[in-house]
Amino acid sequence: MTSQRAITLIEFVLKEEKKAPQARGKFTLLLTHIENTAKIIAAHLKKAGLVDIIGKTGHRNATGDEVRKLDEFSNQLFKDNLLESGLVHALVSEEEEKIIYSKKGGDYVLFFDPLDGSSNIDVDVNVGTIFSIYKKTENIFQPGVNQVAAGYILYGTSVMFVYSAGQGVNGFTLDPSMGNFLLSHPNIRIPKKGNIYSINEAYLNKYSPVVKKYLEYTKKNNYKLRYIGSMVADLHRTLLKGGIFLYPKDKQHSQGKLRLTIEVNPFAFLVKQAGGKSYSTKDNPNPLLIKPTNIHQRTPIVIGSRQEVNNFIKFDQ
Ligand code: P6P
Repeated sequence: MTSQRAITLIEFVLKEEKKAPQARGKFTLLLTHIENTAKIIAAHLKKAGLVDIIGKTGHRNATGDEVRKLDEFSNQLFKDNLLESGLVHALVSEEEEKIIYSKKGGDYVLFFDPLDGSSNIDVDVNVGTIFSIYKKTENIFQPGVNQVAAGYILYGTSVMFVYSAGQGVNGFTLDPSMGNFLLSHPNIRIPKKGNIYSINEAYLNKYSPVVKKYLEYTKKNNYKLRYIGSMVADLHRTLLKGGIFLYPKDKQHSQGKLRLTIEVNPFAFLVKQAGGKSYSTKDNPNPLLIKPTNIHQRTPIVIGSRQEVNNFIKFDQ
């Protein structure tokens, strides 16, 4: 039996690049920088409990979240690696109040959350990096439909790199012995439906009547609740097993908690590429069409299996 040699992430991206006649290798190089930064973060996370890089820094980020040492470390790593690369015109980080323009210039704009869900690090729960790539244009604010690529790295029992450049979604698992991400989940397709719903039900009393009614429906129809409180982990499970993830608005979060450009758009792009669906509000149903006006603006999100999201939308009429 011939064992098929595993394809590394860079081999895969180069193969994809060959299909794009206008490609000049810059996108491949950008993805490689993201890959290398993720490997360094993964290595530090593995020993997080042993060295003094967990815990709090004592200050808060642009949107009031408590910054943890590993957040800061990961954010700085992305800035160091990408601002000198000559590939990015600007960076937008969840950890930075303002847009960071590169002195070296570049063709792309990168939105990223260096370490999403980092409050879980101290208790060894999966965390992740989220990234979203646009071609540079006059206006830094582009609707999510303009993304040229998006993806995430999940730092869990294994480290996974999942991305799409518009030709489907592919997942790669880090082989620690070789230090390479190897293709392990080719052409990921989200199941059309799934009986797992993922939401923070602690806010039940603050949710709208629509969300409350939907949650009654899930209980009457034998859904299972799975909520890790780390978006990358919850969305990775939803992508592979199907179901629905919801972070709706509530009395405390009038626009929900998750950021449109840094968290929602990358996952809306990925889930669409995998055959799923995302929904924001009745007025702005498709988050990918929302024209951002602020780098940290938030939006409610319902995302996952097409049939499950369409079913939720029926409640929101
Ligand atoms: P809550 C982590 O802080 C995060 O940004 C996402 O990763 C996660 O989905 C969400 O917030 C959890 O928020 O309000 O349920 O604790």
